[in-house]
Formats: sequence, structure tokens, C-alpha cells
Amino acid sequence: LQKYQPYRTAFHFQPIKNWMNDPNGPLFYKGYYHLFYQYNPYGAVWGNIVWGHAVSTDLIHWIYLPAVLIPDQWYDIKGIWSGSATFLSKDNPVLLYTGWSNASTQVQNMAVAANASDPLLRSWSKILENPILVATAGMNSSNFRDPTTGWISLDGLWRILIGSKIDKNGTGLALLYKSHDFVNWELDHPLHSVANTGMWECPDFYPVLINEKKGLDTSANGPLVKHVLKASLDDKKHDYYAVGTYDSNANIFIPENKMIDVGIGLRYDYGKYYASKTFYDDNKQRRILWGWVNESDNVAADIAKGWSSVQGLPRKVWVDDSNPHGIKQWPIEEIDDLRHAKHSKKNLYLKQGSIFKLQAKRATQLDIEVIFDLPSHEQQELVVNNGMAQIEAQISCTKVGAFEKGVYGPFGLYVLATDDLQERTSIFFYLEHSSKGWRTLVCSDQSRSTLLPDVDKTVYGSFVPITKGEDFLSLRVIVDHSIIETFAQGGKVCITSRAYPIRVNDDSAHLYLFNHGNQTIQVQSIVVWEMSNVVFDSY
Ligand code: DQQ
Repeated sequence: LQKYQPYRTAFHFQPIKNWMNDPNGPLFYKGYYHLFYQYNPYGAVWGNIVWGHAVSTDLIHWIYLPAVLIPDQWYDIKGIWSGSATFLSKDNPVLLYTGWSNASTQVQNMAVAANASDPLLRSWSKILENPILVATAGMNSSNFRDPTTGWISLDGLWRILIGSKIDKNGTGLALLYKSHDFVNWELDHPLHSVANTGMWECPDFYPVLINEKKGLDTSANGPLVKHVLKASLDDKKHDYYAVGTYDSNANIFIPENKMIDVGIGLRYDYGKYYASKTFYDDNKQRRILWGWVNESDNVAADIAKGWSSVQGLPRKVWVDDSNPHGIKQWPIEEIDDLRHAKHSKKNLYLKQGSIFKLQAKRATQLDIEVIFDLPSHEQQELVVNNGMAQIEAQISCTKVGAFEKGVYGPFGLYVLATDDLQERTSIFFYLEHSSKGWRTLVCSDQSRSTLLPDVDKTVYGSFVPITKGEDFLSLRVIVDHSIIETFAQGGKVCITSRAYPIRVNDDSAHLYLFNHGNQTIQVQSIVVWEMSNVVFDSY
């Protein structure tokens, strides 16, 4: 391992070393949050996958525990792939996972807590009936994986989803299975499918309350409830979701808007964020989302530094009507406990071309909240964020980031910046004029984030829905060495990015506000907190 590790994070979850990918089976049990994750014990690249394990009482301070599931049976000898946790009863958590078998097929297996009185759930037993679910005639056993958390439907039977693809036309789908005992499963029907979306990995399906931040247990349904269906698109490596209605009598899911269905509509995150999974946190009655954030450097760099990937900060998710057909996401409140030194400013005016340096001692670890006046009160176009709009947003952000100056913007923040701005990652708003009014973009521009050549510097971005009555634009940006998580407009749009500056260290990193647009931009307020380091323990 490299001694000098500037890109390791201070408060994001990552193992001590080696490769990590999808979060698996998150749950809360007897006072502890559990995180399992796809892990390679032998290196910093994907392979030899087991379920790594860590526990925490606050979702921030983690204790590393030994892996819980390792390949030792014919049905999972090539790898313990992704899956989920379900409580069959209060003291009876079980895990479902995909095994990569000796014949290279994907089969579903179950493990039960071997000692339910252990709050750390260190030991799990694979059941004798495994594999409990295999691909049947007409299905492709290479596209059959990632079981969800189970829920109980109106008929009293357990239901789960498994991600799949129908080969001929690349239709991605979530297969619905039913069971009376969680061991014997029968195919019900595909819950949902969308043409040309390819393999659906890691499906997730959960209820949300309309206009309430409170979360719900996975089996909940009723008149005030909507459901979110998420799929991770293998072809695009993005997590797409749709909000809709789940009829738990007929067991069908109807998306609110067919134009922005799963795989062709909204994304959890417009940067790097994949194979995510939610769980219901009984402790604080909220639904929490975990997502995998991979590296943007290269394999050789990962091997040299000895690790690859981090998990995004856990996010609370809910729906609200100011975000048509969408959800909102916000870092869990526990993150706020890491804030210490605070610097704030009010009523700044950013003239055309201005760059304003903000005070922050260690600008490699920051939590920033900034509110701008909405610069134009002319009509805002409510963009339908379908695939086309996403391509347009990406193109506009790339152009603006590189050279374009507009009327309103680009304006925003330079993070992880050197004092000569040779290295900087910019998170900005830009208002683009359209025939229907202004369209507001939020972008994360990595093109100058590092002087290193061999890094993916793709610019990310999305349109932001600005609803009537909103007269501000807001950003929360959390910086942690090599990861930047952006939450725009109260969590309506999220962008996660990675940066590997070589001239920025804890003493030399800077933070700036900037405005390159023609019009002056008013900053109503900006608050910058320096963030503490989290020390992880091993058991
Ligand atoms: N990762 C797992 C699979 C899943 C994929 C293997 C998504 O189960 O489909 O590591 O990243």
C-alpha cells in the first residue's frame, strides 16, 4: 500500500484496504446498524467476492467485522453476490443473496442469523435448502440476480423481486416471486419491465408516504402511500427509479408518468452512484439509501493505493410534491455531528467575473450550504427529466464548464482548489434560455479537478425542477478528500463526483465562490463547516 494516501476519505465508509462494490443487506438490529458489502479480500480489483461486514450505532462511526458470507458451497463457490436483508419476525433477520455457482450460473440463496442474541450478527448459516431459487425454462441464468428485501402482500404471502433481462430485445425487468415460508418460491409475474433498458441489477422496491418525511416498513401500503421502484442499469451504470402506485391485491406497479419510467427517467444521482439499496430504519422511522461510488482513476492507481471505491454518505429519502414524480434525498442528520469550525457570510454580491475566497482551514473536509437568490423571476420551464433531457443537460454542463459564459451563470463553488486555480472542481448553477422560459442546470465539472492525465474527468449535470414560489437556488456540497457529494435544491437533484488533485493537501486546499455570468448574483447566505475525521475500529 502507498504510505501517502491523499485520496482516502475521512468520514465516508471504506474498508481498510482492497476492492468494495455494492452495499448489501443494510439493517438495524438491537441497537446496531449493519452494513454488508461486496468485497474482495485479496486485492483492489473486482473478484473473489464475499460479504464484508461492519456495524455502527450512528451510521458514521463503524467497526469492521470479519466477512459473514464466503464462497464455500457449489452454489456460491465463485462469489457471494448482491442481496438484501428481511426480518421474518422482530428477532429473525435473514439474508438473501445471489450465488455464482460452480457452473457459472446465478442462483438465489438464503442465510439465517446463527445466533440471534448477538447484536453484532457475526455468524450466519446458509440453509440446507439452498439454492432456493434458480432460473427456470426460458430464463437466462446469467441474467438472474440481486434479490430484494421481502414484503408481505395483501394475500399474506411474501414477495421479492429479482433483477433480470429478456435477451432478445434487451428488455430489463424485475421478476416478482411469492412464497408462504420464504424458502419455497414460485414465479408470480414480472412486476415491471421497460424495453431497451438492458439488465436490471439490484432492484429495490419500497413504500413512501405522500408529503411526509417519515419512512415506512417495506410491507406498508395504503391510500397515502406511493412506491418507488429502482433498477441499476448494467449498460449505463446508473440507478434509475420511478415513483408509482403498487396495487398489493393484483401485485402490479403503475408508474406515475410513463415518460419517466424506470431506466428512461429519473436518476438517484447524476454523477457516480450505483447498485444502491434502501432499508427501513426502525430506530428513527426513516428510509435510508446506501450507494456505491467507484473510482475515476485507473486500475494501476487503485492497485498502487491498495483500495478502490467508497460508499456514499447514507441518505434519507422521501417524496414531496414540489418535485414532480421524484424523491428527495438528504444526508442523514448524524453527519451534522461531524461539523466543527463554522464560517458564515450573508448577502454577498458576486459581480461578473468575481472569485471570492472563503475561510476554511482544512478545505479537504467540508460541509457547505449556500443559498443564492433565484437570479431570474421570468418563467422557469419545468423540464421533464427523461433520457433526452439528461443528454442535453450533460452537453450543456460540459460546454459551460469549459468556456461558456451566460447571462445567469455559471456561478457556484470551486472546491478542492489550489490558490492559482490550476486544480479545481466546480459545482455550479447555470440558467439556459429556452422557448418556454429558463431552464436551470446544476453541474459538477471535473475537467480541471487534477493535473493527473489518466483520470475520467467527465462533467456531470442535470436540470433542476424549480417550482412556483421557489425564489432561491440552494446547494449543499460535502467534500471529503476525493469525493464530492452535491445536493441541489434541498435534495431534488444529487450529483456525486470524484477528484484526485495532486497539488491540494490538507493545508493547501481552498474553497471559492465564483460567478462567470454577466449578471450579478446574490448569495443570501453561505455556511462552511470543517468536518472531523472519523476513526473506524476493528473488532
Ligand atoms: N454487483 C454484484 C452483482 C450485481 C452487481 C456482483 C452490481 O450481484 O448485479 O459484485 O454492481
